[in-house]
Amino acid sequence: MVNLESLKDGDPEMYNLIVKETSRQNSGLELIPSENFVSKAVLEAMGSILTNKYAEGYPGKRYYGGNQYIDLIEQIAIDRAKSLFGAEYANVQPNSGSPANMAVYFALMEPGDKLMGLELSQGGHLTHGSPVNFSGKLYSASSYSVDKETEMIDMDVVRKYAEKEKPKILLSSTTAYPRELDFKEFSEIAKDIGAISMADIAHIAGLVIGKVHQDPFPFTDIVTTTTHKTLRGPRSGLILCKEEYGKAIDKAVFPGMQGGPHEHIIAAKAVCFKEAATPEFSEYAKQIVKNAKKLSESLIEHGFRLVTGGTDNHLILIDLTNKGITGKEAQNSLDEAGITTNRNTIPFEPRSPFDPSGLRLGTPAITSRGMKESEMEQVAGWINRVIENHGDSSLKEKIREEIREFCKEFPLYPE
Ligand code: DSN
Repeated sequence: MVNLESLKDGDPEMYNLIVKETSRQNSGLELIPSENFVSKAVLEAMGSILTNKYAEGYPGKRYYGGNQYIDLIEQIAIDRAKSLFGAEYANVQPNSGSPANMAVYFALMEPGDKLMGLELSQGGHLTHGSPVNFSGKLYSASSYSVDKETEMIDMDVVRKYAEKEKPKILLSSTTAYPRELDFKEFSEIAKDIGAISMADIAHIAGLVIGKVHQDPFPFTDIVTTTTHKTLRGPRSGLILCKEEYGKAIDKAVFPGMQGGPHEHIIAAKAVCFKEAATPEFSEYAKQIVKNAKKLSESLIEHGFRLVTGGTDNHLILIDLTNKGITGKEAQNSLDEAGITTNRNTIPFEPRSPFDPSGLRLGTPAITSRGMKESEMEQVAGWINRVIENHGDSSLKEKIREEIREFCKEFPLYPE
């Protein structure tokens, strides 16, 4: 952890809450698939004095003085991002995933242009054209669905629908889909209909780097990602693209949308890119998938129905219908036992998104703590006991204690 001594004196109320949250993270099982634990080096860069600096513009072209070191920092982040992902161009300024996607749309579409992505309730994202999001309000969005039987994306269906709808941007991107995406095929469809291919790889960026998921490059025109999920960096965003789109994207980020870039976070992203380029990170990415596969097998043995029947990546989507519990009830019960998950819609969801039938789990964070396949059997066992006995408060308290003890073997920020 970064040193909190000054905070302890200056703002004890905030200090105490941070200490409590640290303890919560340390003593529970973090299974939200979009969360992770960053290294101390990443934390230190985020907590650095770089937050003091205004640097509107780009390296060598700033609107403020005093940016000689900031320029070097941002250029290192750009160079590392390009090299890590094998991209021709990188913009490291987006503050998170949604602004990264927004910048791409602003750069390449006019209001009213058509955008096509996976339907939100089937595993897409708000920024992929949902009617409640700017992407569905400003642009004409049409969504493809997964197959009703397999619950997977059928590329023949995507092709037919794309040929009919002719979107300007065709997205290959998911947030709750446990299978691989065929980026090559998506890009070929986009090329055939004259669309720009775009992959938002926020969930799987670390798996792509670890070569346990297909790579969107060299096929895809534009790739966006967050940096805090499987990539294990600071909470932020990144745009990678072919050279020809670079200038328009830079302009859309600044001055189009954002003001001063968060250079402390950009430095932390650079640290994360360096960490992700190591053989240890590739091993980590492989272990995420091994753990997810083992966790899904164990859950199936306990009688859980998994959407698509299993997983190829870091994520598992449980359909709880046969267990007689809703996603919200399951999430709350597991919370009481120290297991953090999030409720989620399943394909063709019969319930409401606020209390859906599904539960979304993932292994990136527990893999960062050093857990392996044998621990996944224990984790599945705890999930099963909680779900099967969700009305039993004393059992949940007992499991809470078991998990607290278990987590001590996998310390997080020990000091
Ligand atoms: N909110 C993220 C997730 O949890 O998947 C997507 O942006």
